[in-house]
Amino acid sequence: MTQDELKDAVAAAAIAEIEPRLERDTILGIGTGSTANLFIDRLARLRDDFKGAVASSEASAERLRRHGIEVFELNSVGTVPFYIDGADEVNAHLHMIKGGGAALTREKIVAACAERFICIADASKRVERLGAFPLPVEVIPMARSYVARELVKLGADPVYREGVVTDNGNQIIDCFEFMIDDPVAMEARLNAIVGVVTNGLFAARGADVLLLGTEQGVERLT
Ligand code: ABF
Repeated sequence: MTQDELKDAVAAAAIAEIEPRLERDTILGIGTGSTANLFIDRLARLRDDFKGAVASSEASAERLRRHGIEVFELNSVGTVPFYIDGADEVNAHLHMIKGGGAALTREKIVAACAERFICIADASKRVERLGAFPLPVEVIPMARSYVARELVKLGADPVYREGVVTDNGNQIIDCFEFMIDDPVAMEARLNAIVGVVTNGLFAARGADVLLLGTEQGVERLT
């Protein structure tokens, strides 16, 4: 199976996971990226079975609206029963690296408000140790150089993601050569650096369910 077919298989599995739980007043949390897009495209068929969605990016919000799914502001919603989103890497504890799509801040906010975070990923995202994928860190523009120096002290090779401005008007630094043995501790350490808005470690609040697309079918891990 191609990577896209594996991604679509987990998108279909996520639909099967939530469909029985949809109610007229349900508002879903929706992630960002190519796997999340496949989920959104499949979700359109069910648009009359739930109320709408909170999106983790302007791109996902636009895609939802194009499918006739109403998009709500998180502040008017509170909690959501499900957050469905992809990941760049995921380990056995369902800790993730996210943010390859530069949407990590809103992704982490909506995930924090979700009762159940369902991560949808193809097998290539499954790792034993996080960090082969360069860890994204969203920073306030004026703090970019200071944060980069602090990341070097932690052992990373920080690279400014040129030309990228997040939905929140911030910039991204990607941390290369930065393998992570204790994701929960490192997430907290990165959050303590002045000027860091969000880092791409989703460990304090990881996924609750991982739907992993493999050649042998979709594995469900909790
Ligand atoms: C998003 O999903 C991002 O955090 C992450 O980079 C992306 C994974 O991308 P894809 O599904 O396109 O492989 O949540």
